[in-house]
Amino acid sequence: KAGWYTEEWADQGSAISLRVKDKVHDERSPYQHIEIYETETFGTLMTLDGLVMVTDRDNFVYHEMMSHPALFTHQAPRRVLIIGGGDCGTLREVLKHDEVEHVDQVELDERVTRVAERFFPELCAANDDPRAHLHFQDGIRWVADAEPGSYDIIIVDSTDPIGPAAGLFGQAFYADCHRALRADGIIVGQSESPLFHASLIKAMHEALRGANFLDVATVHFPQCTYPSGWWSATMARKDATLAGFREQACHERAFATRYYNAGIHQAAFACPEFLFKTL
Ligand code: AG3
Repeated sequence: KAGWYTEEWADQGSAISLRVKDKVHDERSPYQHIEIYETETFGTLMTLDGLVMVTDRDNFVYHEMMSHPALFTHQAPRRVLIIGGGDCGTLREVLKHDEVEHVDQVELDERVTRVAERFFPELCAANDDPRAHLHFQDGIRWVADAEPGSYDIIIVDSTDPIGPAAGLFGQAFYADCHRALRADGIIVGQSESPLFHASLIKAMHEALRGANFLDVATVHFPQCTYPSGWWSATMARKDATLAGFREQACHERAFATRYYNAGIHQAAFACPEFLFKTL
C-alpha cells in the first residue's frame, strides 16, 4: 500500500516521513517488531518497533562515522567488538581496514541480521569475511564475560536508550568495556541527537568518565532520517587522549568512503557552543 511512513517524536513535536511504495516484510521477533518498506526516494527502509534504523540512501553517513573516526584514531586497531549492529553496516566499514584481524559482533536479535541479509545485501556483503565472527546474544553479558584487555575498539551500534538497549548507556556497562579494552583502547557508541538529547550526551560523558575513561569526545554528523536530522557518536579512550589522528593513513586509505575523509574527521570533533556549555 503506497502512502507515508512516519516516525513521530511526540515529545519534540516533530516527525520524519518517507513516501513508501510498499511494505515488503513485517515480523515480530522475540525482541521487537521488524518492518521493511520500499520507499519512493530512500530505497529500502528498516524499522524496529516503528523507529527508523537504516535506509539505503543515508546509512553510509552513520556507519562510516560509527567506525572510521575511532579506527583512524587508534594507532593499530586489530581486535574490534561491535555490540548491536545487526544490519551489519558498521561491520562492513570496520572490515575495510586491513589491519583489523578479528571482529566479534554481538547482536541480541538474530532476526535483524537475517532480515538485513535479505533486504540489505550490500550491507551484509562482507559477512562471510573470515575475520568476522557473528554472535547472537546479549552484548552486556558478552562484555562482562570478556577477558580483560581483549579488544582495541568497542563500537556500540545500538537502538535508542530504551528497553534492552538502555543498559548500553550506563556506567556499569562502560566499566566492563573499560576492563575488556587494552590500555590504549577506544569505545564509541551512538549517542542520539545533540539537538534533542543533549542531556543524554552529558550523561554518557559523565558515565564514561565515571568508568575511568581518560578522554571523552562527541563526533557530529547529519542523519536526515533520524530524530532532528542531526546525530552523534560519543567516543572515549581508556588511558590516552583521543588526539593522534592517523591523518596520513586516512589520506592513503585503500578503500572507498562516501562521507568520511580527513577533513570530516577533524571537523566532526568540533563541539557546538550549546553542547560545550552543557557538558
Ligand atoms: N542505530 C539506531 C539509531 C537510533 C535511531 N533512532 C530513531 N530512529 N529513533 C542504527 C542501527 C544502524 N546500524
